[in-house]
Amino acid sequence: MDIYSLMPYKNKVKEKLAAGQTVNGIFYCNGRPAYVEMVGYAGLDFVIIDTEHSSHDAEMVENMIRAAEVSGMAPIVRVYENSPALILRALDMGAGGVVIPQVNTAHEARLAVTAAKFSPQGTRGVAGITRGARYGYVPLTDYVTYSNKNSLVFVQVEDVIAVNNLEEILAVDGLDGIFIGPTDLSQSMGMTGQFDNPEYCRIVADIITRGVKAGKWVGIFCLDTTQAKHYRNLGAQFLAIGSDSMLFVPAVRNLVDEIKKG
Ligand code: 3PY
Ligand code: MG
Repeated sequence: MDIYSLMPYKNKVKEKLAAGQTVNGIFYCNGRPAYVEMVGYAGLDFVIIDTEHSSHDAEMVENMIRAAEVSGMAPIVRVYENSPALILRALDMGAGGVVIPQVNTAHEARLAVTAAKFSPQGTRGVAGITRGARYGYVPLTDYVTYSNKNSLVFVQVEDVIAVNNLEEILAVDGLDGIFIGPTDLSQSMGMTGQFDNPEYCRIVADIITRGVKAGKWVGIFCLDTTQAKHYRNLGAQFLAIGSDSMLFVPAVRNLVDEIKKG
């Protein structure tokens, strides 16, 4: 069986990025697979299923991955720490890529890439029976080649230590890109949540510029579409715009405000 006929969704994001296009996605921290499916039909390119700031168990993550596939989005999983076992599990479930939080050195970035890639690029444990490998419907060697080629590995730059080590992190072979975590970055700069602070803005712009110059894709979490367009203009291509609760909470608050007005 042709592996591409079973997993067409993954290629779109990487292909678009390689063609210099922007891809748009959203974070999912709460909710259920149905809500992932619902946003996918709107035309987003990817969803980041978050296991760092959420209570999703493994089965929920797997079902959210399925829901993303059904609605045409690449399912990306943010693991909760830079752990080979967590990266393996996400990819074995069929994630199209992983985002790894709090990666501060080239050594840590290299560990993440090694965990995400099969031999010869890495040491990911290999099994042909996983959902990622379509339970054995495709030849194992095809899956190994496919996964090594298509799985996306983004490490988060969200600490001043990572900014100081950026040159070395960006030089890590096999790393697809960096993903800026604005909230943690602002905290580590001693200005939590001050996203308009000129020094914060300067650092973010600098990270994006250096990432692009190094030939890596740059992703960033954006609070809204205005921010997303700004970062896109600076060269960021992998834009995670808001989250499930950031869509839901204002809508509910508005509903309550409106009804209370009588
Ligand atoms: C942060 O803002 O710290 C993030 O990790 C967002 O993804
Ligand atoms: Mg963070």
